[in-house]
Amino acid sequence: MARKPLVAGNWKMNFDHLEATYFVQKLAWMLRDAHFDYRKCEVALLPSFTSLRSVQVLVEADNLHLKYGAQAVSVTSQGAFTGDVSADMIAHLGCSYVIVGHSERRKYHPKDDANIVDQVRAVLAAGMQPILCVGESFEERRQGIELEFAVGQVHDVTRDLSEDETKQLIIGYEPVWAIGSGMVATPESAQDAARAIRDHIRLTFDTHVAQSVRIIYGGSVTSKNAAQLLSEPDVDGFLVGGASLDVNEFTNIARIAE
Ligand code: G2H
Repeated sequence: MARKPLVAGNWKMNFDHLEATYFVQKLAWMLRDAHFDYRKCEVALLPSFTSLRSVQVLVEADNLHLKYGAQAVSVTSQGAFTGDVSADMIAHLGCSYVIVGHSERRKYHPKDDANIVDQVRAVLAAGMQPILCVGESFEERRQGIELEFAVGQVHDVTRDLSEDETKQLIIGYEPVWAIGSGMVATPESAQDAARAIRDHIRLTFDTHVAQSVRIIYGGSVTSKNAAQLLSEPDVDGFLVGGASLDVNEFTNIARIAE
């Protein structure tokens, strides 16, 4: 089954809403000038909450084919939770995706790490797709347990999901040691992890579900390493951090995945 590649820019805590607006306009122009075929590849941006409305207005006004989403979500739907943002609030801004379980959230917001399944469920219930991030630290890799670790993180979520819910997941394999370090995983090790995750989903559900789930790689992706990573059969795109802040570089990565 052919899966459509996804190239998603995780801006983390960068760009205010004016910078985000400028970036989106420029990206759309550059992709249009390159005759980018959005039917072949999804391109998404994951800005800060403060930029989502600006991005929505621009995408809708100019009928852009770019998708967008949020970097975090609350598990509660409303109420006295100062500073939290619900899945419905995010969905009502036209978002398609929400990152769940990024290692930076797991590290700096341990409360989030304890309720990953609830976040995934909240995103799904609001009609969006979770980008569930998993991946081993350097220590787990040193011990040779990287595949078990990443698969275990996936299992912790999928064991509580139905077949239909699992099909909606996008899994971001992001080895923690590769994040923002310039040390990208080799294509072979990205493929090994993606295949192990897909095999696990196949054993838990069936081949159809496993073949439906997109597994994207994240961790120091650039236009220099993207083509090789994407040539691997189980790597379906990228979650791009640092390189997504440069519109030329991000455009180049999207064009490689087209
Ligand atoms: C990993 C990635 C984006 P970077 O966090 O999710 O960031 O590409 O900067 O390693």
